[in-house]
Amino acid sequence: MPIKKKLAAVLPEWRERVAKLLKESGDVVIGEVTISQAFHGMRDVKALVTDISYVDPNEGIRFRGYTIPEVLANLPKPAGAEMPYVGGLYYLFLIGEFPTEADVIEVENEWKRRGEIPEFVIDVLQAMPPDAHPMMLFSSAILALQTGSVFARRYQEGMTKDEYWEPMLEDSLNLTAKLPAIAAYIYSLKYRGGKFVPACDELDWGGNFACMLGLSSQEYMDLTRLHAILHSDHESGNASAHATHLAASTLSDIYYAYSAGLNSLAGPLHGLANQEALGWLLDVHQKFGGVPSEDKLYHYAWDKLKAGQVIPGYGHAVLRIPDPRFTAQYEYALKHMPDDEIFQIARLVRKVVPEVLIEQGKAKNPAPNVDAISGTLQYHYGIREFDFYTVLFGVGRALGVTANAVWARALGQPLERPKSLTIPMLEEIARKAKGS
Ligand code: AMX
Repeated sequence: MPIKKKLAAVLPEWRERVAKLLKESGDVVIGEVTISQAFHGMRDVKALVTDISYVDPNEGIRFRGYTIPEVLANLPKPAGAEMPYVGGLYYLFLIGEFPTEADVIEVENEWKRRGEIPEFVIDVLQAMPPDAHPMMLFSSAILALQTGSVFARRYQEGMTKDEYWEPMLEDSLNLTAKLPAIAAYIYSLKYRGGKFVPACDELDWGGNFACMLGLSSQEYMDLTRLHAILHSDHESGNASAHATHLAASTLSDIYYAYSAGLNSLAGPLHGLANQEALGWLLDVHQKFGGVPSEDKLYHYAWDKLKAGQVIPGYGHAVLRIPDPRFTAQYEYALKHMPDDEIFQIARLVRKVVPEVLIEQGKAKNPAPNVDAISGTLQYHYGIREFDFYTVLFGVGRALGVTANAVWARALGQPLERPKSLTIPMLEEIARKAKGS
């Protein structure tokens, strides 16, 4: 497998760098933790390592050192497409360099070869109650695939630590290959009568996913590629990536680990925000019978805040600027669907809501995040069942977390186990620090 050979070739240098860093500088302090951080979700505590992506609060995400516009411009694209092959991003994540066209085709072919889902996964999904949330179905389907884990089998058979990354890569390629078929089947089961849709084998991973969802226009295929790329990774500390990493750090295989990650993506403060954000825009549309005036929207947003609600799609735990993942989708919408009424409301919200949040003075970042607009695009192109949107997010997020999991194994990252303290201990620490 060419990607495995390439990874094997780049690993020794990184292992050496990490060993040197630990040997010579392992005791160098990289940050401190305050009592406030211990209580408030460990914001900004620097205690994780990944080279796959980095989020600068004032710039946004870089994938392997490249901004989103650079990634979109430099990854190879299928003929006639506006957006790149998703396989190219996976190559960039795993190897750390932009791929050639031939490199990308190899990844895409690996995925094609591994894309079928076992019959029992369909049975598991069909056995679930009809009102099950699509994220529960998605997480259950991933968990069911665990029976085929190469890592779990090889671990039982016995392998050295140095070899861990190889079956992790196998599992990660198998898992990411199957995601379009799993997600498309969940979509069909929930909203389209449950007919199994065969893969559109002539297409790339992103195009095939769109096609399996029943939407094979060039524009929707491009949106599917863009959506997967933008949602793929947001450094290691976000809840879904961190949950995946924590679970995998026990030497759980990627199926157990990613199912854990998906369960955290399912929360309204994380991945579920995309469906909530669209719901918010549709409520505005319904209440005002179309696009409201700026003034009406201003008061509407204030009423929501006064009722104790958050405005979904705005704010971020790390970012302090508009999310470049928002901007990339916004530009796509501006180009392809400027007259869509829900998009026009989203544009107005982008103008009004940051002002309202600034006036309220609570949110550290009043700007839009990735979820503020993703649902608007899906809704426009025909995916109108918005409790499915977090599944779409999850399909993309798998690319980043599986690549991270392979690298975590390759660099021998151990079981994650931070230390907790009691409230009396913190009171004592505070008392001593204040000299009282
Ligand atoms: N609407 C209303 N209030 C908001 C707000 C928003 N969009 N964003 C932040 N605030 C409030 C917080 O609820 C908090 O209030 P509190 O002091 O009464 O508890 C206060 O502002 C300070 O919060 P913060 O430090 O700016 O944010 P955080 O790091 O605690 O939380 C986030 C970040 C994303 C959970 C928050 O901004 C939020 O709830 N946004 C709306 C939901 C959303 O869009 N989530 C998706 C995020 C991206 C993703 O993971 N997919």
